[in-house]
Amino acid sequence: MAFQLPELGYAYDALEPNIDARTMEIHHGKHHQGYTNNLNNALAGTDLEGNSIEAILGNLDMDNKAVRNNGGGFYNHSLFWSVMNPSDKGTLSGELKTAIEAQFGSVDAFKDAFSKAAATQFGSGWAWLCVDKGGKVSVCSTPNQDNPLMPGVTCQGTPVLGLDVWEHAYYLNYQNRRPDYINAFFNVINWNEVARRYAESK
Ligand code: MN3
Repeated sequence: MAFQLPELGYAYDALEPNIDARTMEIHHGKHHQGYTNNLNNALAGTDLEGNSIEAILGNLDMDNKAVRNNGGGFYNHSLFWSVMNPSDKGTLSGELKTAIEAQFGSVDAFKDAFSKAAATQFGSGWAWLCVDKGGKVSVCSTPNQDNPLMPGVTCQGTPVLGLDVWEHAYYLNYQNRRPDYINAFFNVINWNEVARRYAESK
């Protein structure tokens, strides 16, 4: 069964004014669809076909650039859409909030660390909040479509929150103002989904 482009679960204009409809339409319908198609093409007829995306990335030969780039792109964007929600954002609370405060000292300090990781990732990449098996959280960034599931990536763990900082994610609305886009992202985080991923991953 080939991978399918996941539904957003909300309208392209639902995240406005934080993320504009045109960016969402191109990002989901063109970029993510492209990663999905290219991943399926790269897997077709290989031993990897039929595995889950988590298993493929977790055991990845990092020299396999087609699967690294497109499998990462497929997984990363699927996570990204799910951790944003215009209507049911929830609040940062419970055991996830406790874990964040234990690691960073406060929620504001976590936001600063995450924003810094996103702002200082040179060129294209992602910022992540990850969790290890013991429930400890960490913040990091990765280049291109790499992510913390992949072998040898400097930050390891299961990503529970991710922010795309490729220019295609923000350039139409924010041009070179990546920090403004990062700030806006915090307005649309779906904390219920991040907490669900945390509980499932730790
Ligand atoms: Mn993208």
